[in-house]
Amino acid sequence: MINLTIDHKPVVVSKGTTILKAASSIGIDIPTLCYMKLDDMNIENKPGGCRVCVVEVKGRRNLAPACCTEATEGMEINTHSIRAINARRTIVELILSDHPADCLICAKSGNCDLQNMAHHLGIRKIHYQGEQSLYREDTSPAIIREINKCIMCRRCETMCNEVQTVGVLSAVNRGFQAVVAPAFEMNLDHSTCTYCGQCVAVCPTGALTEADETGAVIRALSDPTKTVVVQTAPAVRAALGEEFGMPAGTLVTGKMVAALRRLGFDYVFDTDFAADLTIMEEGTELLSRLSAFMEGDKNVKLPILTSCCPAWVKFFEHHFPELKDIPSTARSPQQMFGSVAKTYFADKIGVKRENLVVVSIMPCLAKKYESSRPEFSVNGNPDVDFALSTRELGHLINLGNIDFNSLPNEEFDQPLGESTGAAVIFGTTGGVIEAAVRTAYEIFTGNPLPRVDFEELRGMDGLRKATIDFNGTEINIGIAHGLGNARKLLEDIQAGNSEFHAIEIMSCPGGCIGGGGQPYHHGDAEILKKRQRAIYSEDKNKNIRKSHENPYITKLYEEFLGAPMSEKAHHLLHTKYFD
Ligand code: HC1
Ligand code: SF4
Repeated sequence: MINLTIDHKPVVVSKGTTILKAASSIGIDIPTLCYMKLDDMNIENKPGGCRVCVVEVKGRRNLAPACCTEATEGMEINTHSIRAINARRTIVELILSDHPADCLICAKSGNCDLQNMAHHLGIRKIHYQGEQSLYREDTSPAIIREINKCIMCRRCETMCNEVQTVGVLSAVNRGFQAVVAPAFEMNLDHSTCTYCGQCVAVCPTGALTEADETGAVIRALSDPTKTVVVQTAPAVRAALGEEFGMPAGTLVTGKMVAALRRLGFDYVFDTDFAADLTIMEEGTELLSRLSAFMEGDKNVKLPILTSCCPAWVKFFEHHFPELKDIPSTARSPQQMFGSVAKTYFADKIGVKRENLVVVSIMPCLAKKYESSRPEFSVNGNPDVDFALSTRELGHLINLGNIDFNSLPNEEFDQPLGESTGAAVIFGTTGGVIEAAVRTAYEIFTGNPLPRVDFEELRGMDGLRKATIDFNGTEINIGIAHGLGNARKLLEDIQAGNSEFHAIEIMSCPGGCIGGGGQPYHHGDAEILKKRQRAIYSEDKNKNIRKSHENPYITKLYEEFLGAPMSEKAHHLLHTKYFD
């Protein structure tokens, strides 16, 4: 063990502990900018690049960056000496000297770590004149890169390379021109970016933000010729409250519905309804593949992989194209909703497809990209017109001068607003497969489930597995969240070593509750766990907790679709993948 003092307080730490962690263990916060720790994943970004965390170590001539200097025996550290504070101020001034000063109109204003740091250090004047690097803006359907604002903290690079193993982002150029960018500085939409948005979630400045569609939604809401329908994803209700100062894990389903109504949406519906529909289609597909397998069909594709996460879909299209027949062909709930809204519902209310606007509220940035995929449109009219993030909805509510905290709880409209507990849990890792098991078990065995909760499928470990007994038939289930974890399961499938019959994959750590469009959570796993608990409590409180018992889903099949995997269902609710 190592004994040292920090700000005159004795501390004992194990060998290899950094000064930053040693200080934090006794409640001393050292300011950081590039440093990032992802709880639960054992991943740290500590390039020691920004030097904001410098501290004074007695007997050393130079200040030491706390994030990457190991504590050693007998060290005497002063974290906030005048010298350390002055150095921090100079460093931040130097960063600001080549940073665009457009805080007034920056998408990250109010949430920018650099802005907060400048404020914290009391910087009122920039004494240096840096060279403003002028990069083009890179726009994609989901993510905007304003590279002038890159401060080379390299957090995005760590997310993309180490957590997601996508490897799109890395440092290029030198000096004032140094930035993090795709290879050859190509645009994101020419790269293999999945639009998972995890780089956006950790970017400390406005260099990476979502493609903001709030203006387009406001225009649709003010157009008297349009009927505007909104759907809300399962994970949004467990996080939106954070945008209004509520503690993480506060469920705001009813207030969210009320706010959307006050914003002027004509119908407030629930993506959860379509999640129940997804289970009907995906569960039927799982059972048909399982039956074929049990009857000895050697060509049957197992394991079946869930397909509702668009970043995950883009990941396997780029990186595992030879596995493209393995995922379920079921479209995601977002897209099933759009398809049903613009056919069945538009017919019901007598509105032409082109006059019906479908807006989704999603925790995810890849949903923006998914809705723009050409296969999800009819004659150029998309099934889902706009996909706003949870953060964008928070902004719209503020713009509409709606006092969110004092709103009453309101109910979704019908018929596309009814959902079961099974649909709600789609919003967290393991939830899609648990929902599928609840339905598949009853259909497969013909018996009621002995229990609804499958605790063995829950949790936050990046890779999980469980065996569920379908009345004597053992079904092996795998779960991965984070694309790096998904890659491991896919490599097993490629090598013919997969033990699973079904696998759920979600791109974002935690599943959709940790999506790239959620309120910023700075890698804090506790926030994700609170959101997860909120999701499971909403499930528990639902009267109906199995997708096949949703009466409006039964009605949809009776009135319109026929049966799961019918020709019409195939046409409207399934898709194909590309290599
Ligand atoms: Fe998700 Fe899904 S759960 S993908 O995470 O299958 O975004 O919340 O809406 O479509 O339902 C996201 C969440 C979401 C879809 C559903
Ligand atoms: Fe990488 Fe995801 Fe960011 Fe794309 S969106 S650059 S895949 S982290």
